[in-house]
Amino acid sequence: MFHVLRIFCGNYLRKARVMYRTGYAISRKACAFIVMLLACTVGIAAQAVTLHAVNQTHVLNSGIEIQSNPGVLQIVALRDDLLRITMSATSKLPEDASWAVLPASRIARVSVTPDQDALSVGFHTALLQVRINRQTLGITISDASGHVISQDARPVEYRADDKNGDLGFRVWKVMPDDEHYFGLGDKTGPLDRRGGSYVMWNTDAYRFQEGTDPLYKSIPFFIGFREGKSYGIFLDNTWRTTFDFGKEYRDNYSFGSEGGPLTYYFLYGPQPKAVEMSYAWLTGTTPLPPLWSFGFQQSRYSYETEQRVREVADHLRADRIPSDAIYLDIDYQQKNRPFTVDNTKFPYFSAFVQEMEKKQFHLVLVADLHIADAPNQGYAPFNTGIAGQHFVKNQDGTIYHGIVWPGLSDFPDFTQQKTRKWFGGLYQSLYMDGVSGFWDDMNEPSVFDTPIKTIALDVQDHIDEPGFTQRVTTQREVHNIVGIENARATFDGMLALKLNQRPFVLTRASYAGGQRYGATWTGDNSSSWSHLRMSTPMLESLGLGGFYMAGDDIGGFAGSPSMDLLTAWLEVGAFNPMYRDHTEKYTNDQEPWVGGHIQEAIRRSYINERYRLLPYLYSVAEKASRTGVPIMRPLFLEFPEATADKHPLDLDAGNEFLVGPDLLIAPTPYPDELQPYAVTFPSSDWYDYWTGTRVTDGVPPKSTSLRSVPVSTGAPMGIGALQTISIHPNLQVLPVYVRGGAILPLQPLIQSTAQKPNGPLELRIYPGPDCKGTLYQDDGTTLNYQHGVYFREDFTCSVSASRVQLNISSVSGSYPAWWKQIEVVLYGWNTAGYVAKLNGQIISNGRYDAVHRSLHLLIPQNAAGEVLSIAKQLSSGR
Ligand code: MIG
Repeated sequence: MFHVLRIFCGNYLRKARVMYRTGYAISRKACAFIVMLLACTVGIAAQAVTLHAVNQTHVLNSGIEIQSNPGVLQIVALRDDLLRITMSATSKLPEDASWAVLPASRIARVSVTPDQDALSVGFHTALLQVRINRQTLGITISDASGHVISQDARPVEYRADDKNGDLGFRVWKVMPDDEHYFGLGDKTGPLDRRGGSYVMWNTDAYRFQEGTDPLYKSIPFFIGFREGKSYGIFLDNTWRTTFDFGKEYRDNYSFGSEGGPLTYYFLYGPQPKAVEMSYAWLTGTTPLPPLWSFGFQQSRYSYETEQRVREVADHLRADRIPSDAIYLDIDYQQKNRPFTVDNTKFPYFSAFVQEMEKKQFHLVLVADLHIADAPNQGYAPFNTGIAGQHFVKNQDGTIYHGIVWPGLSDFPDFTQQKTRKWFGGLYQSLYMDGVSGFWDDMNEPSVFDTPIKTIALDVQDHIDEPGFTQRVTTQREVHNIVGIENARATFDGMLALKLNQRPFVLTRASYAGGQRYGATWTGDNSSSWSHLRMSTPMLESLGLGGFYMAGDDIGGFAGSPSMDLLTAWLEVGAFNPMYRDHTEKYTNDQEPWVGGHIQEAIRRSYINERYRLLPYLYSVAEKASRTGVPIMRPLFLEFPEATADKHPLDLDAGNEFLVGPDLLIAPTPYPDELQPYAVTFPSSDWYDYWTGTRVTDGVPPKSTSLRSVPVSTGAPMGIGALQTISIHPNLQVLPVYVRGGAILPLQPLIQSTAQKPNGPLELRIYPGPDCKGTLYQDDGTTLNYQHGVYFREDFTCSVSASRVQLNISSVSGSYPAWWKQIEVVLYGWNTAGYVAKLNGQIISNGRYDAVHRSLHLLIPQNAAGEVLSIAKQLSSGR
């Protein structure tokens, strides 16, 4: 019936289009057409199916299953604070399988208590109440006290696609006026997604701009934030999905897909950090990356010959620009063929890799997923790919070809285990030569010669994966997971080749859960001030989407930056998780030395600072690898209740971001503007990172104050609960602040992470509330840390008007410290008269710095832990 209607209406719509184009005058015939058109519009709308009414309820041990003939809805509790909601328009639930969710989490269950009343059926856990309306099937989720957190706004709608019969769906939720939305991963635009709509369809978005959507990755996960409280929703569907946050309807948000399973997870906070940790529990975290990948990385498209790479490496060392990695882009290959090396450009490749290692540089090589269709040419990736049936095929059984960098190319069928295993093996020779990392580019997948710039949608893929029934499907389902499975093949392949070495994989495309296979970057940005500004919300959003190891092309990919722009970008980038300078072919040189000594000196000082801060950064990363709380954080994540009415502070605070819990970076929100801008502090105690002086008044916010209003001048001053200061933009100084209560570990300057720092560890104490810090170290490259070979020390301090006491915990783990002594630097100290005691014994090596109001004391590293107390001396000392 629907089918007939569709064909009939399809013809009418086509005719109507022709009439419109040919300028058909309004006549009786046209009127008849318009009437038919209306009828068809109504008719097509009628094809949408909604499920109403609870017909039958099955109480499950861990949830509920409802028949709404012919559909079915199932809600189960994986944990007390985490639900899986799944629904089908037929009697069969979607397949319980996932590319994103970890197997152990997918099968986790808690038991629940069933509830019902005249209007609804449902259940509750220790933390959540779930009610399903008997008439509409609408779901309401409340906290234990009955406060509604999330509510369906209208029935779920199913809709058949005209062309191929895929059954799409859409879910609508009530959107309160004061709710804000964060996440969706790889997106431009404001951090808060409210008011926008977004598409998940992995796209090679060369020269993307502020409004470009979709981009390279699909991360269908977001956080809802209202009045300081949060929840998360993760739509686990790999098809083309869409999200709308009040663009379509003022008071609804919605998400849906063109096909595939209607399965989503509800993650209760209420702390936003708890949502992040739950998302990590579901989809995993990035395993601790190698230490060198936190160093400065230099890249370009391309350093074409070994001589050029050598020059770049030597120049970095000669100019004393600390650095750890150099990237080889596609021109190192023969005819752009992945897994080859052009030996006219790199005649002694393995010797060259060794030379670079001696110079303390890691090489990261691009290796795209497309395999040159090169029969009878001795190109092993093609030959073995054909022999193993590893390439995707057209409907007629022939291999699908697309034109990419190598010319005519074939594409691996990455959703098959055997194909990933084969592909992972292709890295063998390069990896055994000593290459440190691989760069998975073009894996949206990108194809040059088709109108949709990717593999044709009806191309067939094989699904062979635990949890899924083995089957043949098409790119409609697989397109968005080619990138993640490519990265997975790379990561697993590297691990299989070197069992005890941390793989480093940088991928451009991915899907939710892809963080498990390494790092990502924001793709082909441009060398403009607006792209520098955009990078902050983009990286924050990737972090919220699980990708804590993320960076952008510093200096911009397309085009050439002005020298000031490159400098400003290298400053902000020093505080990004990944720090990689990269640019495209035929642009100007973009290395840190370009533009003369003055610019280079500023840039070097920021790269130096990054290396001094590595102990802190790496400790934050190690925690992120366990918890999923990202390195680079929007302010609401740490300070969900900063504002008087508890709206997210990021809405007012421009491009401010946090690195870990303690560092606040406040670049100008509009970096090409010259007038002063306001820095808003999320709590009462903050110190200037560069000078150590206190910049706020330390008075805790008054809870009774009205909603804060950001101001642009006045330094410092309180507004409502918050304090701001006014900053005059200055190319030499990126404003960075430290939370009062932070204890930061820093190290002496090194030129690469391969060097052992020489001198004491520095421990900076910034007195304030909740005073603590932590230090994590290990060998930086192996997996020995998983077997106890690490170093961990925790710090706390207690502060009173006349005394500060630092407690250093005993060391856990067996990795030795490189330092023998700790230089304690106590900020906010205003007198040369003091008594310092280490474990009760007076020590007298202190130095008071009146300019920075800091006290410096040297104490030995002591694995058993120690207590340092510093008291102001009473005036009797005269
Ligand atoms: O079509 O390998 O985003 O970083 O330099 C361009 C060449 C292919 C796109 C990547 C970019 C890389 C470039 N690649």
